[in-house]
Amino acid sequence: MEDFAAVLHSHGFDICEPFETQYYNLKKVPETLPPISTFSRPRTLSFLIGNSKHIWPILKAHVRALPSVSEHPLDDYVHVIIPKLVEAHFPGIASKIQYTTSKDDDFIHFQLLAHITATSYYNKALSLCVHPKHGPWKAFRAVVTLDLPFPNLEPYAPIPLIDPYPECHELVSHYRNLFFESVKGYCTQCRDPSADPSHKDKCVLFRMGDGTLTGDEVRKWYSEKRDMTFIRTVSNHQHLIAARDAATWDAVKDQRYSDQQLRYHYSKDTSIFFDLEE
Ligand code: B12
Repeated sequence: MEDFAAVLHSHGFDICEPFETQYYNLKKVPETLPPISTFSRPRTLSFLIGNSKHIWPILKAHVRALPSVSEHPLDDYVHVIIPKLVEAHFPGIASKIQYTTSKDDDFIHFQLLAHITATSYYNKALSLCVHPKHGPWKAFRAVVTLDLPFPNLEPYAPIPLIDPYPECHELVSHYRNLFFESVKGYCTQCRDPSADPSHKDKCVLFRMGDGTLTGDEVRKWYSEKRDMTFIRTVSNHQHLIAARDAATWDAVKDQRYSDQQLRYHYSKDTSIFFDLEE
């Protein structure tokens, strides 16, 4: 298992946590979320894979060496490299890989998974998980499940993490409220006084800003539409970045993404890969 983590690390994925698949299936909320495949075993081995800022120079070099850049180079890198590494490391063993972008029956609630496996504390005020070493400066990429038994003999019972920085909640909420307000303002129909007033009841952006969208509605909207332009708008994403900064305690300040990486994540502007070195 250590070797697999080391190989992932050298490809930019410095978070690799083994966990017992059945634990997520048992603890997932809402219960209607799809379970992870167990390969019909009583105890099955899965890995939660993610990255901190560690991935950025590796990803940048990879993208620069490509003949042309696709629309989502980071997603493409993840979708190509992780299966390759799994195949090379576990030859002949059946596996299933589910990504943060996977939908429908393959959807995994990554933040809940990270929280219950004590990998990262899920700060709901921020809508981000915070990691003991990386703070909020990390993302998940995939869950790899293998047709192998979970190796520990003792019961799998991780001790939940406690909130590492409860003092941040007030400031985080302040920036999140600014974000919500600007999201509501992003919808032209919501801004138009002559528009049908019932529009707001149906408008995903308005209701997101209002905080009334349910998890199920979000997933439905996200699978069908995935129009992210409201986040890509600088006036909006600057509030999200400010909330993330507010949730960064002193000891993890050095984990903050570089300005280049931040700009890429929030704007998805691929020309950033060809910017001069920072
Ligand atoms: C849907 C989704 C979103 C939606 C959320 C819509 C909403 N709630 O109003 C949108 C498209 C806006 C979004 C935006 C972003 N997301 Co997002 N998103 C997801 C996704 C695909 C599913 C979340 C979900 O439905 N959970 C299940 C429900 C039942 O659980 P819940 O506790 O109610 O979950 C809520 C939170 O996850 C929250 N949420 C998640 N992201 C955001 C962003 C905003 C702005 C808001 C208001 C809420 C919110 O919305 C969920 C539903 O209410 C996950 C990946 C995954 N498969 O888990 C990534 C994920 C949660 N997102 C992530 C990230 C990083 C972002 C962005 C920063 C994207 C970016 N540019 O890099 C932004 C801004 C996030 C922020 N807080 O600042 C990471 C979080 C990593 C971490 N450390 O926790 C995840 C896990 C993906 C990943 N690659 O790791 N996201």
